[in-house]
Amino acid sequence: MARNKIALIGAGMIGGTLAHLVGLKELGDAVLFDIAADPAKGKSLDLMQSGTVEGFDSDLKGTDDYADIAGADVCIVTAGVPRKPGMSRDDLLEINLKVMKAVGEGIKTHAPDAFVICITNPLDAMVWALREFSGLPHEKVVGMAGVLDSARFRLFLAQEFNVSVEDVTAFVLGGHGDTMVPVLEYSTVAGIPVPDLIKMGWSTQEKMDAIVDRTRKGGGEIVGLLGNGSAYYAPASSAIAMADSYLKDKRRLLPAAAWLSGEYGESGMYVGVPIVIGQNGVEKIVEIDLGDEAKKNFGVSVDAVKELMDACKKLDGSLG
Ligand code: A3D
Repeated sequence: MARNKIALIGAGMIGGTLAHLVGLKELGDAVLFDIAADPAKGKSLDLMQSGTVEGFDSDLKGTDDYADIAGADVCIVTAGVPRKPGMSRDDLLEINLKVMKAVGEGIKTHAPDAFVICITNPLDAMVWALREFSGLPHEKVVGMAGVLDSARFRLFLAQEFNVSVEDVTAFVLGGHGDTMVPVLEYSTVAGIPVPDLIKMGWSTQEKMDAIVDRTRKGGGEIVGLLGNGSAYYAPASSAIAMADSYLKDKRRLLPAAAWLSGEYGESGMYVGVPIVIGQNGVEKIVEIDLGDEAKKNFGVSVDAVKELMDACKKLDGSLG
């Protein structure tokens, strides 16, 4: 049986971490594509040598030739530039839009059957543009942000409740920006909703509000501490969870940026919603009932994404 082939478009901090996880989890072989070919080749060699010690046999290949991604089952896109301290994700729009055009065309020509997971920021606008440039079916192109934002939310909740992260479920919906929507009503500890835990005296609404705020600013907190670049370990783990669900047809229910055609009252855009990922890509978009405040916040977040889409259309006429 042939091994899965995973194309990592962008072999920077997240790309290298993704390749390491592909090896450690024995998900398949990986191609590390980057305009900077030598560092991609160097990382591939280093990682394969770690495989000798760790006991994985994944073939990892660095390249700057799109032909090498041919036949990929999954493409994970991190190509572009990350934030520096003081920058918002939206400041990356102009440069990363051009990168999405090149990447979209590369995928269209060489890996049109792949399941594509975009990570490049500003996420919701970039995954939309990447889908437009690639022409792939909407259900085969998604954006990774919700799994990461929810992971941050889950960690902070687990720390506050002093329980294992394993038992905390949480949803963050909406666009991946300061307007993202952590939804407390659907967050639980082993099925016990957070509002009930507050009633049981496990925490207070004030502390929950502070956690929601910290989650919204979770990426910026790390950018400020790193001083040069943005988070990469948790973003890579999050994208691998999505790739794994597709490759193994696990049908996990995960929050991710997906194409809406009427769901949540929106059409023709990508934004973070709960989806089921299986062998066909997005198998289902799950419409949960949002409370008044979450609904209002989701609307604000949707508007912020639409503004970025308009900015993309102004920058590239082919985006209609
Ligand atoms: P970095 O380490 O700079 O890697 C980006 C790589 O892209 C570099 O190696 C570049 O050489 C390469 N690159 C640039 N242009 C091209 C191109 N045209 N074709 C192929 N490769 C190219 O960044 P990173 O890995 O830390 O972050 C990558 C992206 O992910 C950035 O846009 C971040 O803002 C974004 N990011 C998103 C999240 C989300 O949750 C959505 C989280 C963290 C980072």
